[in-house]
Amino acid sequence: MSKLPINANLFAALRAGFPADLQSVAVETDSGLCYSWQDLEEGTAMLANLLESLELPTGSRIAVQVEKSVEALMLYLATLRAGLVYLPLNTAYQAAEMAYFIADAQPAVVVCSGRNFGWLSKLAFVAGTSYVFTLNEDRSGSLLERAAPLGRSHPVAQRSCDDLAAIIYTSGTTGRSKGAMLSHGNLLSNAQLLHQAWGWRSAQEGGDVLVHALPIFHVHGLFVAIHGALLSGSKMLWMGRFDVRTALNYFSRATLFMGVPTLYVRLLAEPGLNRNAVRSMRLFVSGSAPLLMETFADWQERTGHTILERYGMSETIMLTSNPYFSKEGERKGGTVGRALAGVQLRVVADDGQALPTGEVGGIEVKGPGVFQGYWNMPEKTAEEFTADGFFKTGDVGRVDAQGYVTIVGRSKDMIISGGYNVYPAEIEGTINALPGVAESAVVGVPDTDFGEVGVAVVVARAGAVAPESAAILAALRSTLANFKIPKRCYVVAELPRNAMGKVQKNLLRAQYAKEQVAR
Ligand code: MLC
Ligand code: AMP
Repeated sequence: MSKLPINANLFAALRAGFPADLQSVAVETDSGLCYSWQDLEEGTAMLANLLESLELPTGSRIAVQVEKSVEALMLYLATLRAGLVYLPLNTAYQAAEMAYFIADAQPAVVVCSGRNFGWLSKLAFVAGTSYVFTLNEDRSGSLLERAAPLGRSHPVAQRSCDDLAAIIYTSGTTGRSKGAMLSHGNLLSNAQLLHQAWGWRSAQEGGDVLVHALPIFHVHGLFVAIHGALLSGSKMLWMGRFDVRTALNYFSRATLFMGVPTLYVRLLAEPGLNRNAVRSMRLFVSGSAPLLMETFADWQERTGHTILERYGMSETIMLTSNPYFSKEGERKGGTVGRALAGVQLRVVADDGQALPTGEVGGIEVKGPGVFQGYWNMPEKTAEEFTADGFFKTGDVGRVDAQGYVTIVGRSKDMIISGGYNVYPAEIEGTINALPGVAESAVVGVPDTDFGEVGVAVVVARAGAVAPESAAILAALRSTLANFKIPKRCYVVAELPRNAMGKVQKNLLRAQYAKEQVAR
């Protein structure tokens, strides 16, 4: 008798984590809605039935640009359940950015907000997309209308570890975004590692309650937070968008929170944050951007909790974590902890030679979470891996004698602003195309709220009327996602260059960081 192969579909593992009592609450939202585990089970089945009814070829991409909602979460899970590939897109992306993603990924289905249907459906159909549905925050739209009459059960599609589950676009140093292809095996192995490392508790063990405050179109909010909660059958207190007061209210009946450093900075500014407000919490996790020592220390003083900082990226999911269990060591502020089980991490010199403990160099990694490559970019993929199969993260750091990793910078020219990555090359390209502009440089400077923000320094074309800073920023707003817009713009006579003619961004950074302090 032949045995069926084990189904490596991530959905099967997440579904197995649901508690026995499917009537209990799985998600409670800040708009007053409650969803049971049964609702998640049936809602994902109906949406998977809709996707299946479209008879899409294997490997079809489902591109989704919608506001955060539990239905959007169900759409993600339904895509996995139906064995298709989920492609989430930041709601801040503007038409030109969306046109690129859709032309590049060629999704079979696009799901968007009703207000964007007009322009987005046009560009999707031109790119060959067969179906465009709408899904709004208030649960209206054609997606749910079409799914409503369909069956409330659906078998989990058979998938192997290496089959694609999701594509996450990350900006590129050259300005072209790349789609990181993640398999069911990548996502599940990482979820299981973090489940173990952070001591997620199932309902039988008293259960966890997660405050879910991040967007669900990036690795942090979509994978790290949601997979953790579902695998352990933990309830989520769901925020449509981050709000300090709501988060504080939730903390009094939750156990776990995940945020980018900006969220911690904003919470610390709230006088109500004290030990009593977080009395039921057991863990605060920070990641996606560097957590300042000052924030780490202030949080400890105000709440009595030591933030656990971890490090990862879209191409690898999570790579390192400070320990959760005290028997595994202390949580060291300023470090991102040690490599997770199964992750090999090394620091190398420019020539690729491994460096001894404590020395600073490029971080390279290998492990079960490392992606399958960039969508449709085999050459780019090959460039980012070493001959012995390590992925070059583009982050620069060192490892101490206990294995704790400290990130000291990046070899990639990237700004991390409020947890979002911004690539100066993309912004500079857009500025340089504006009338009257000869050239520009975008640099990151420290910011108390977002950690780092972009500043644009622009040189006018000789003989042209010098463009106004405000007009440059206004022009960018119509083409680029809002978080990419530099917070300030200066029009100058020339950019500082070294003997090789290369723009000295370090000088610009130093100069404009000072100007901010002087403001
Ligand atoms: C909003 N703005 C930003 C910004 N977010 N500017 C720079 N950087 C950001 N991150 C702009 C807005 O467009 C607005 O501009 C102005 O700043 C004020 O907006 P706001 O109302 O204060 O912003 P808010 O809606 O509160 O959003 C801030 C935020 C959000 C921090 C809550 O940015 C956020 O959710 N960040 C989390 C990102 C995240 O999940 N990253 C994980 C990536 S995964 P104007 O001019 O219009 O007024 C990853 C891998 C890993 O990195 O390791 O996890
Ligand atoms: P993304 O491409 O959006 O997944 O962002 C990944 C990048 O975020 C990494 O390459 C790092 O540069 C950065 N990052 C993630 N976590 C941390 C952290 N804890 N400290 C510093 N940088 C981080």
